[in-house]
Amino acid sequence: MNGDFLPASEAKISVFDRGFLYGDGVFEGIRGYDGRIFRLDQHLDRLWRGAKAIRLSLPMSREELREVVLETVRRSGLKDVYIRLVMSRGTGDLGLDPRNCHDATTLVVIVDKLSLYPREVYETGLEVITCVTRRNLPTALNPEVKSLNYLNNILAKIEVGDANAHEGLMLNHLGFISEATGDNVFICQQGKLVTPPVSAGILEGITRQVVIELAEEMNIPLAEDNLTVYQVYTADECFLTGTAAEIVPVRRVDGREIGDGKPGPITRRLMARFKEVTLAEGVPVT
Ligand code: PXG
Repeated sequence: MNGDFLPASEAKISVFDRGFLYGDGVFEGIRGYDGRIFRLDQHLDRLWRGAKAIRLSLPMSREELREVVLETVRRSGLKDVYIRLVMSRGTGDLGLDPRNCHDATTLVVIVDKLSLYPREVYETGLEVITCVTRRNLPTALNPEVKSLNYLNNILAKIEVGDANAHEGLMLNHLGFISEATGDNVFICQQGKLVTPPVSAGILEGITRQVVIELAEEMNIPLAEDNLTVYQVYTADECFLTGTAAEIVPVRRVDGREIGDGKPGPITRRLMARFKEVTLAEGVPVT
């Protein structure tokens, strides 16, 4: 935290921190597999773009932060990790104006074990609903910025809990599918993958990008196109992608069974290849 390595119980943030007061900052969620950090540079690139978009000055160079991440993982002694990078605009007066910040950007790197969906959902698939809460308007607060303000997604997640489902799909202002509350979405129809484009108002997921690359490598046709709820209901296969979730099949959406209600063949092939790739690539920690 801000240059110090601390046990979790001693890592404390000021009540005047703008991340706490206003959600004024950006973050990243990164995974490490077997002592290697998966797609570290893509995560840092996205963090840098987000920080630039919200005019956050970074406390160190990209190279320095990369080394801080690796050192934090090294000190944790963990081989399979979830890394949460959090940057806020620092502490200031109780006013919106960021010029009243006393301190530089707050930087926290949390290294922890993973908390995943129960193992069985990778075999049985997720129960998904469509949420009433619409995704943030990209012309207002663009979901491409992984900002500390996740209220939009949390409101959708509350709906998911009320419905006793696992996940929720969020629609954009036009009524097209954008993404799940913390994952991107893909469908497969007649052997072809479709995922919403960035212009639908989504976070451009790193895992989404990996799946796009794998589809190309495996000669599975793929398009980035607007998706209607009808297309999802009638898809042969559907899955979600995210750093924490990896590739997770969907078995039902709003009571409509997807395909025969079991993970489809293309989903399974991608899951298998994804597992290989996560173990083969990555920036070594040592
Ligand atoms: N969309 C949104 C809105 C996200 O927050 C993804 C897609 C997937 O992106 P990556 O780059 O991880 O493939 C995310 C992921 C959670 C959780 O608890 C998920 C995310 C952030 C914080 C928590 O599921 N981000």
